[in-house]
Amino acid sequence: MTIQTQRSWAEPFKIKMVEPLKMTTKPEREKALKEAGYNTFLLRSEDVYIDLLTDSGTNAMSEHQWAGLMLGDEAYAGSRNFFHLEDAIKKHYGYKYLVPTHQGRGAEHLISKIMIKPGDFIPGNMYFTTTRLHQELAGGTFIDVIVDEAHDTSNKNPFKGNIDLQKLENIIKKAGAKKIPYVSIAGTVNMAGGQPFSMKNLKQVRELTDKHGIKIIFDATRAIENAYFIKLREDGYQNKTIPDILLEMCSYTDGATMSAKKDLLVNIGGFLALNDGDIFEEARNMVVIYEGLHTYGGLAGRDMEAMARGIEEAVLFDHIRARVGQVEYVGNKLLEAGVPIVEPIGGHAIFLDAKQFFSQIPQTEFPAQTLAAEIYLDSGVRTMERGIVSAGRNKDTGDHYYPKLELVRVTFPRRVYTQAHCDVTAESIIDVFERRQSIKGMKMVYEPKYLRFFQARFERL
Ligand code: PM9
Repeated sequence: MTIQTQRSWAEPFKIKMVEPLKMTTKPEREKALKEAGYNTFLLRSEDVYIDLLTDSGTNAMSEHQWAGLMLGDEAYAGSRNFFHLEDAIKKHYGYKYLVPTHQGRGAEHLISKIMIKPGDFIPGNMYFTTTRLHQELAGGTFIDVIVDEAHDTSNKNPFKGNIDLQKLENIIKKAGAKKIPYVSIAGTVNMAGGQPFSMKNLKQVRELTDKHGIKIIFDATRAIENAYFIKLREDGYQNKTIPDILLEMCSYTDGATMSAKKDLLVNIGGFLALNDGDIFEEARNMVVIYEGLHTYGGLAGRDMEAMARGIEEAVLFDHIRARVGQVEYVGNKLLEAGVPIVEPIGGHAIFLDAKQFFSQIPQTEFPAQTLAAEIYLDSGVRTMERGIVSAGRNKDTGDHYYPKLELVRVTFPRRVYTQAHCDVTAESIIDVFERRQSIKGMKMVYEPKYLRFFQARFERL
């Protein structure tokens, strides 16, 4: 049976334990929002009804994962859970060596410090906030080499996460291969709207980098979602399994940074995985300084066990189909109502196009920040700004980056919310859309130095 002829998906699990949600009134939400400086990151989770801020660490673990927590081997060194994790990563990602880290940015910190020298360039398929910051802190400059279509919210290219080979070749020619320690490729591409790259594109990037002796480091945070899109959309992959596709993807890369808090269905965890023995030796030494011993990297034994078990569940076709299916369900409801969103609908989230949504609000008055605040005020649904605030400032000029994409991310944690929650969310966004003309922008009244979107504060204009 092909995917197209299958019936509707349904969650491949049932609910055994519930976490009550607090419903709030509009005046309560107005107060909470004001106290939070109109930044959804600064709201108390207790004041949130449906939390679609992120899919990071917010997933529901299975009974098998919870049972694994009881089998945590909390020895300082050589925990058996480390070896379970190492086996699972070798089996599904195929890399030879593992360095666990407390989360994704721990791995980004290590690889950036080890591989990037001041003055280097790191081409990548669109920036990610923490990834780029670590590259910059190591003295490097990120160069965006994603295809142009990724910056166009209505372009329906099925692989908007692809690298533009010409752009990559140009930077190699301009900077010289010696100044490019690696190409950074993420799948799916978070900031582009959860968009995948194709296997064909990755193979081409491998060929080009091989010619110049440049490595590829894979941000595998949502690689399983990328594998699912390849199975659905790329010729020749319909009959391959998700584990086969995942292994093939990783085989074209030299190592991976991973935030296990996404694909791998855990609340905390990450890793750096490598094939190069020398880089591994350095990372294994360095992790001791910044994270913890090389067999726990800032994690408890039980966290590594939950992750090892999460990998096996995350690659199951029925799981990933229901996960992406839920996102599509909400996305399609919004499209039917005419709400402008990034298309194709991404893997982990729906991205509202705030520039189109609030055409009266200029980018300097933070349309996406305003939209996230309005949705919260309307219904208690918490979403996240992914526009000018997230983009931050140019490290040389100090001016804002002005990203083409000014988005609000409506992000679905895995295995957490029901279809009724999805309906309430869509209704709220549609209501805000219907009264969009009456809404004004905001001004920033506090701006922290790093990753400002987490802690910046705003006031209504
Ligand atoms: N992503 C997200 O919500 C969490 C915090 S940033 C707002 O999407 C990629 C593609 C990510 C990512 C985190 C990290 C960093 C690396 N790459 O959060 O440190 O989406 O585990 O991972 C977030 P950690």
